[in-house]
Amino acid sequence: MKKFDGQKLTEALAVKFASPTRSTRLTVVLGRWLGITFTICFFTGLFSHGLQNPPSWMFFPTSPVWIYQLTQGLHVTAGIAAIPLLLAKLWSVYPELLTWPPVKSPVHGLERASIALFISSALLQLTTGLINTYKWYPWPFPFRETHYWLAWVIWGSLLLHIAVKLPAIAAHWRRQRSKSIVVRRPAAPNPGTSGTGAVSPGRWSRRAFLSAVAAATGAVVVTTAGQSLSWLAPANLFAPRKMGAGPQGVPVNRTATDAKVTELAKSPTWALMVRSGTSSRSFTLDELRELPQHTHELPIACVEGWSQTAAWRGVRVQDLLAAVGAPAGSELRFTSLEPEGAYRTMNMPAEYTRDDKTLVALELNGSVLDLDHGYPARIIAPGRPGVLQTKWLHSMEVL
Ligand SMILES: Nc1nc2c(c(=O)[nH]1)N[C@H]1C(S)=C(S)[C@@H](COP(=O)(O)O)O[C@H]1N2
Ligand SMILES: [Mo]
Repeated sequence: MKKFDGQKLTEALAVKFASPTRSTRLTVVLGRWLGITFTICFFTGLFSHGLQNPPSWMFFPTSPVWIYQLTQGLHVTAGIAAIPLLLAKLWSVYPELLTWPPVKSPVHGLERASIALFISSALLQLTTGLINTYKWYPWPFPFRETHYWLAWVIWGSLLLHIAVKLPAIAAHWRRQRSKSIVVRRPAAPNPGTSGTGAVSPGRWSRRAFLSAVAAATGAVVVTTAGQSLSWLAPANLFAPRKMGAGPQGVPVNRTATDAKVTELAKSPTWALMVRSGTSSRSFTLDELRELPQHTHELPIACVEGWSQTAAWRGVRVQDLLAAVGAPAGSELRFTSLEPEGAYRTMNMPAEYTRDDKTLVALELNGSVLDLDHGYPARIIAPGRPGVLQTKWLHSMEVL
């Protein structure tokens, strides 16, 4: 039997996979684009996570009112753009994963382990994130926490990778002035770089590859970003939510039927309980309507990426606080009529309760709230994630 010769295999692979679409220059360009999208995702993700699960130092901006619409729209759009970029990057480096021997030294082993960790965590992060925007949670683990920790794993593996590669990166920068195009496998015959003519075909095909990747990335962005950017809404072919579709022209994330609140919400004895310490008051719907009403243009900006601005009308949370003698800027807890589920209770920090745009909304776009939008009363606050815009209110308590 012939002995297996890893060196020969490596050489054979080098010839087979040699292509101008696998030059160092190309992986560097793709790496840069990926770096930009991952950085956007990381910081907008930290912001979103912080708003929903605040650390002690968290700041809660209420202005501009569209701040979360912007950051979360960027988060989901950059995440979608990263998918074709990561696939192209994998295409351009995967022969590298087949080199022989698989581990040449401890440092080399570390380098490969960091790449394996990066690739697997990035693929998992992007696919579960994408599936999540379609409001589909086919896994047993909590999405948000997993998404959050995976982000740290991705950055950890990247930093490890960069640390291990630092000598090579430094050498590359030192060589920069020579301006030579470094082809990954100089030993391999590469017709693209061997010509003496003006324009080598290899450079063109690398450019063509990059153009194709850019076009694919642009296409997925243009056909999905319309879920959060109104001027791209007509091109929104693939994102799950369409602007303007839904009762009162606003999409619905969870219907009253799904939340099992229909009966409670339609009950003629419904009243909003407002409590501060030992003093409490109940407001019937008519009593709420008799209080001063205010209208504000505010967005619902779902963590899943879609958003839409609408005209909300109702009572200021401030005024309700004053009605029970509680100080302005008190922290509050709201409870929904919803019998169970993660969105049943919601805490609201002082920044929002103090803001005069934070409303207990009774109307949307000029008519009484639809049952699916939270009738008889819901919260709408500036700059907050959609999940915290609690529908079908039952009570409001000062903490
Ligand atoms: N009680 C309750 N409030 C809720 C929800 C819910 O499921 N239950 N969904 C939230 C989510 S995830 C979003 S994005 C917004 C959507 O509001 P809309 O359905 O009126 O557009 O409501 C929020 N308020
Ligand atoms: Mo949402």
